[in-house]
Amino acid sequence: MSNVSRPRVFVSRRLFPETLALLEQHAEIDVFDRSGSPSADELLARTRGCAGVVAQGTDRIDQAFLDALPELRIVANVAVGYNNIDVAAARARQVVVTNTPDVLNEACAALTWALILGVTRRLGEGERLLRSGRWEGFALELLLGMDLVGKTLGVIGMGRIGQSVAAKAAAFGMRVCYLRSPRRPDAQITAADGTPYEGLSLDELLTRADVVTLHVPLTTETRHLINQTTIRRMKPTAYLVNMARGPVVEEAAVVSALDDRRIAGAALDVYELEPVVHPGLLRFENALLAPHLGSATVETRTAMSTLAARNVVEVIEGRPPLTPIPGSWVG
Ligand code: 8YV
Repeated sequence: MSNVSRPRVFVSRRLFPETLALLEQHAEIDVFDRSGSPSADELLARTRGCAGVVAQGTDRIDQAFLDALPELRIVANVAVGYNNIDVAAARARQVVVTNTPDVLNEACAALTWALILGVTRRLGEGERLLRSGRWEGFALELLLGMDLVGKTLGVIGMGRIGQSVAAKAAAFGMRVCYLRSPRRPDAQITAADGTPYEGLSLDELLTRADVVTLHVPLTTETRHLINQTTIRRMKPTAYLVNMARGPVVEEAAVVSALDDRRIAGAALDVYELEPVVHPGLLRFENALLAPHLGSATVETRTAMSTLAARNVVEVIEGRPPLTPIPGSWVG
């Protein structure tokens, strides 16, 4: 079959073979096939003339990029977060923007619990001790952590992932409270059995929770939500978990809180300047640090990639996108 009239799609990172096969049935594809991500210049050059781009959270899609690509019809992010994309600029140019919601809820919630359990039970420290050959055998007081049973989990960002995290709290005997949305203060969020979770202000949540876990999108309102001032509201026995976006937390504030023992520990999956990590964080045994692994399971990353590819196929063939970002597409 001639390729002359087939739409072109740039894929900014290696994807799973089945995802590429799906795209290849409908488009002429060009895949960035090296490790790391394309530079801004290469992303632009290789998307030139394309109807679609399959992008990652690390690809900056801004006004200048969109202006340079008048043929572009869809940006399909392989991520639920889309703070890398200027959605208003895309909408103004009638470029559809899609993300990959829902398919990653369980993987992200599972990693959240892995971090909560890991940091409260000092698993990273334990493994480092054992591997270093310094473990001297069982000791009653060795690496004592904190029980979760009877404690309070404070969820900041009670969206799909936050609710999935909250739903698992009962299994560990934890109570759940969450940050009330300032936009919808009366909205009541309930567990699957209809029991309402307790909605609190930020100050109330931070002073009450034993584990504070972050699941908000990165916006101008949530940037540095946890900062030098707000972190002081946390209990000295409490743990901070960031599964949202790095800049939601001011890393320097976490470093000073850990330095002064104003919190018990922190577990982070995301960082302000990925892949750079604040060097201060690396000093603390009670900082559990993961390299942005929230959705990193074979099943979930495959589902995310396939959903992004299916969004591209729908749009380049003139059908509505499956999962448009709210406000990015008007049907
Ligand atoms: C992505 C994420 O895998 O979905 C998100 O928003 O943070 C991760 O699941 C990552 O952003 C790569 O695109």
